[in-house]
Amino acid sequence: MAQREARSGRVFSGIQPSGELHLGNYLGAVRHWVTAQEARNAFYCIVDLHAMSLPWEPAELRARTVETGALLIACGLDPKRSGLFVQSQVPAHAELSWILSCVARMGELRRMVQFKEKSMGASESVGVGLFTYPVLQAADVLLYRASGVPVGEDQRQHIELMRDLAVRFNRRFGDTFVAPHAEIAASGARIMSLDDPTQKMSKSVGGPGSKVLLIDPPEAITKKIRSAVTDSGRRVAAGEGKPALTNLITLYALAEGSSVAAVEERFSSAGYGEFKSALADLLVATLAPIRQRYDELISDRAETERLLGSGAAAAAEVAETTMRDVRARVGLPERAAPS
Ligand code: AQP
Repeated sequence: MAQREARSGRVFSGIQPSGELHLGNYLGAVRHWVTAQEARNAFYCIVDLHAMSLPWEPAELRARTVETGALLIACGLDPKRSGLFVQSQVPAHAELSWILSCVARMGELRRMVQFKEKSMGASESVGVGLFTYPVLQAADVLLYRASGVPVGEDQRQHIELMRDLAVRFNRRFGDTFVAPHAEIAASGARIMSLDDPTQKMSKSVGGPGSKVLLIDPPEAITKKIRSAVTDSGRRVAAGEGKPALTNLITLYALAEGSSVAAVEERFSSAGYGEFKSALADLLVATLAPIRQRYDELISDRAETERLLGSGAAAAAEVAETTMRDVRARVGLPERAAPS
């Protein structure tokens, strides 16, 4: 059965409502989700339980969860085509996470780079959830027997871990899970911060000047791009030793749907100022329809909540089918069907 699902090419991916979505989330992940929903059976999840792995404000988390749903729909996700739901509304995620945490090893979780980065050397005082985060993430994907996980480069190591857990579980208890693989785009998989191109653009790390938010108004986008750091020199050229320009040129190429070489060629006789103005205009035009659609959707939060609720009901059915198998294999009692 696992082989059959692998061939079906189901995809699963998630996003944390831990802050406002930025260009890195869009170019590295969400735009690929939109493409994938056309031809594949796709499940996309707003992972609110993951957002609790760093300190959070309850009211903010609740509001951002709905806002993230509205923004994903504004980006082009269609709840009629793909499953779009909130993680905590499908309790099987937490249940499978516990079972997998009894299969995962301390040593492999200790090697996770994201834990090292986010705990910033204070690993004794951060919450246990930050450490076990990749196990919950493995549960998210394995529950849906997805074979592909479209993500940015930062998630590669976590996807490798979930493969290892799937294979280990299958060996020990019998063929249950599909071992998924990361689907990482050749370009845009690691968009860097605008004020420090050695760091990735991030929701929770870096000040407002480090990222373009998908719902930034035009003036804010223009200001952020004008203030973005550049490299020494004068030529608009990407490459070794030019991390800032490589990032800005990549943004231009992705927004336009062209290549880094084509952008370099177009701006070969331009200065940084002219290039940045053109980039700001392009990003404003690219993000305008998303922002407009978001404003419409968020004016009726109840409708987004309703769409997410039906997404959760559909996801729960698939998840429960997997959980019935898992419980039987690991020795847990059958559940009575709800009356
Ligand atoms: N800078 C980035 N470039 C390309 N892709 C990125 N992603 C995140 N940052 C970049 C991809 O976006 C998807 C959702 O990310 P997430 O919500 O799981 O959180 P994250 O990967 O930890 O990203 P953030 O924005 O930095 O969030 P916080 O600050 O909350 O941790 C993933 O597919 C990710 O690869």
